[in-house]
Amino acid sequence: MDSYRPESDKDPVETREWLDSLKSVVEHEGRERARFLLERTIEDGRRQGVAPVLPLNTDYVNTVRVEDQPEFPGDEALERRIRRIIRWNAAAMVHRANKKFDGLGGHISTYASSASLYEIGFNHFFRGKDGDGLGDQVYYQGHASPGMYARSFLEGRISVDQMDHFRRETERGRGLSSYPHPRLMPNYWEFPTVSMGLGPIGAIYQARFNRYMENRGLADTSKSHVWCFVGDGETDEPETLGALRIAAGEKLDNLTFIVNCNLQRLDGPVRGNGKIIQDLEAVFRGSGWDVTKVIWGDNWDELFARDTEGVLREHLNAVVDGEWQRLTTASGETVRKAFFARDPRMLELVSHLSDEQVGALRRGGHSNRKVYAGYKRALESKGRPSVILAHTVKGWRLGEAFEGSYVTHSKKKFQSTELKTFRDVLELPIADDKVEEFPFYHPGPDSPEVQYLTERRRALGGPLPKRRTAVDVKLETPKADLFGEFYQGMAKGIASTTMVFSRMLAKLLRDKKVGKYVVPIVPDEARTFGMDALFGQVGIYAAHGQLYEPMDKGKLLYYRESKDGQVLEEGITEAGSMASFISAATSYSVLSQPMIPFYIFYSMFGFQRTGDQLWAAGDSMARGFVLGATAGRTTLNGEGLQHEDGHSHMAAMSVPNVVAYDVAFAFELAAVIEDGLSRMYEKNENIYYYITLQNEDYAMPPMPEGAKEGVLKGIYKFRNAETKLKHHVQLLGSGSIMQQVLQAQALLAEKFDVSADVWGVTSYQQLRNDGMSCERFNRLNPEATPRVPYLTQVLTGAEGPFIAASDYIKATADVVARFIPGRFVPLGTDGFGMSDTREALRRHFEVDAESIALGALDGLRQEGKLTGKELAAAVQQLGVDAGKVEPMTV
Ligand SMILES: Cc1ncc(C[n+]2csc(CCOP(=O)(O)OP(=O)(O)O)c2C)c(N)n1
Ligand SMILES: [Mg+2]
Repeated sequence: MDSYRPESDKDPVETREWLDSLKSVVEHEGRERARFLLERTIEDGRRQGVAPVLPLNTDYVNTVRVEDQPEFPGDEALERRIRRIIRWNAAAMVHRANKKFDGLGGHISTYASSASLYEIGFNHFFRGKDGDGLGDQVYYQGHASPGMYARSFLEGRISVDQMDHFRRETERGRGLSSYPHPRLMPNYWEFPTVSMGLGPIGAIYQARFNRYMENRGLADTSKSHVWCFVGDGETDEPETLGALRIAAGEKLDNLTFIVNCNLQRLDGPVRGNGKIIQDLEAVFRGSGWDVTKVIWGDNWDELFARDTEGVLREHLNAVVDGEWQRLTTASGETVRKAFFARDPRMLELVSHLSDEQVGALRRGGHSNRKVYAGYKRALESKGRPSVILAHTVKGWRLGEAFEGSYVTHSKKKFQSTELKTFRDVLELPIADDKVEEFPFYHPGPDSPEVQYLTERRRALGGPLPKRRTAVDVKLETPKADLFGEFYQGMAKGIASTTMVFSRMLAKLLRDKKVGKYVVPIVPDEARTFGMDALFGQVGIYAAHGQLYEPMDKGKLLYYRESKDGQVLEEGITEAGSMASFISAATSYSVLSQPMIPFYIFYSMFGFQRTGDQLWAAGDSMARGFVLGATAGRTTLNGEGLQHEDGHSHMAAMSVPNVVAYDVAFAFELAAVIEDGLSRMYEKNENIYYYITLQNEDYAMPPMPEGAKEGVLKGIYKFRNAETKLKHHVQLLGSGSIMQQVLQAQALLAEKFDVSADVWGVTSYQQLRNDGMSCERFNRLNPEATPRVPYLTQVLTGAEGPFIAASDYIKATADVVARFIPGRFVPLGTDGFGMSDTREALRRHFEVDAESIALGALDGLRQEGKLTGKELAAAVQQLGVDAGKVEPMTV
């Protein structure tokens, strides 16, 4: 806050009168009334053209005043002892792991700084999953994981053996994962948070999703609160702060962020030359959040009480974080000289304190009572989300080598002398001759500490962290007749796969059994995908309903927002949409109610833009459908380089539990979605689907008989050559390039005496996974009957060469080359996209019918069935420009 400047006061007497009246109102009529009067005055001032610039910052002091501080309801001494044991064990597990296996890593200092923040939450606020209601959702700071393990160890939920297998997980079930990973510890961690920024944005959308479920009558989340621990360095990630307005707009008072402001990140201070707590206060308050600062510990109270002139506040407001960090590690004597001596009145304030006492002036995040007061205030905030900004020391209590040091984040081990000091500080009964081993310490299940902590958790609904696994709710796959029309194809007319999807989704939404569980998610592209009818059909979710009359109200399917709307229309935020997807896709576990999200977006802005969240979705064991629409480098034609996706299938291959399909026809899509519903919601498989959809209209044929298995496995015979000609080839087509393949089949027969069988390839990824799995089995079981990859099985006996064409880069098909029983010619769209017509782009990228025909003839030449001369003639005949630019080099 800009400090008050006496020189700008023209009439101090008048000023005094105003201030005295305010003081008197506070004293006699209360703070509410005083606030009202101030707000009213400001409002009136604005009307009279006096527009004060109101600072978003308050002084650098605690928000909760000493006189408003609530009673601390716990047993402080016992809670201190518990915290000390947890501190010890958390540090021990990292130290021991690194002593045994240098380089295993782990972090000691993050938890050391936030132990009180967690312990107050665990002992007094976080609701577990076994009590009344669904429980809270807690997002733990990834690097603080040892603290959570150490607590569970005291509770008896984690054994000594597991503690000694921190970061050693290959022996399944024995180790503890480095960070929160539900996939690796499915009974324990709920939310992967360690990729910084994803926790905070995830928490915001989780809190919103809780309201969505409540408002739609699908889950009772009225007692659930979302807590998200955030590092102060982590707030530099755009995802951390980027969705704050959403939380305020939706009035998410079921959400609290706890920012661990130890003023440091990995390399050094977060804001050496500024003040991170003040920066964050302004950002959060400006975004409509309630802010509680917990800056100073109990022993500052009397100093502030005596600071009647505000000198101490003024100097605390001014000191930058870099300087404060230096003073934190300095002796009391230095702090007195370097800080308090800046003003004789400040020196006077601490004159009665010894150097030792000055050195022991604490930061608020390490004071039980201050942290408790902060939590309580935050939880009581109504109508808006809240944030606690807690001032802490990184490496607190770990000794000089760790505390507040710039290298503290990376320190993994203690020296033996440091260990003794650490033990003494924590007052733990560990013998001198044992200290060096840094043994785990457990006071026994009947000890007062364990009894207390267990009782606290029992009262709050059971231990945390915990993830629900035994959720036995299944959704019934809709009857086959829902998909019937898609398997039959369209007798007349043309459609794009995007249109087909839109129709399928509309039908699913109407389905009596699963309709209400479907969650359509779209980042401001519903009209692009022809899905705007959904707005009227099922409504757009709006926490506070529709407060205006939409201009298209007269229409049957108007832009309808409602409190129980089903569509999550996210606006232009793929990151927010992905966070919503994860919430809906993990609802089966987090809220005990499976939901079926269909998140549809511009395919370029999926794996490419939000790849880390798609990875986190895999970790979260998300179940649902992500649909990359307007896909295909040449199919989406006019949009150019930044929009035309020709590579998302390669990125999708890198996420192990994704099942990816590039569909060409309505029946392929029907088979994939029907199977997906069954696998994810009946068989409870922890997979999610990535399906690319395209916007080119063409005829939708019926499914060839018996093709379904192949469609799902990745390849099926679409149609055979009419008659066998002089030469024979196999053409493999995917997505809308299938149309070019079919034209190439005709062209080859007509002009080159070459017949071709045509195969539909729906998933190179699935074919590759199956092939690799067979190879591995055969390598490990050389004497067993060898397994043959599905692709090899279906193509064996087919007369090659084999030519594959898709709207994706050649590598997409290349990944199965070694499973193809013959010569392979992959064609694809390598190079940056550009805007032009589909015809021009397909010629440019060499995936049009002529280029595919040429690919086939080249295959025959490589086989020695055609001469180079014949091929050269074909190039001419096909009108292909041999001198044209190579697309990959553009
Ligand atoms: C997206 C991302 N980038 C980088 C990292 C590596 N990293 C791990 S911890 C850390 C510093 C964390 O500082 P802060 O958020 O202040 O947490 P603290 O440990 O100080 O509580 C960094 C950069 C990461 N985990 N995620
Ligand atoms: Mg930090």
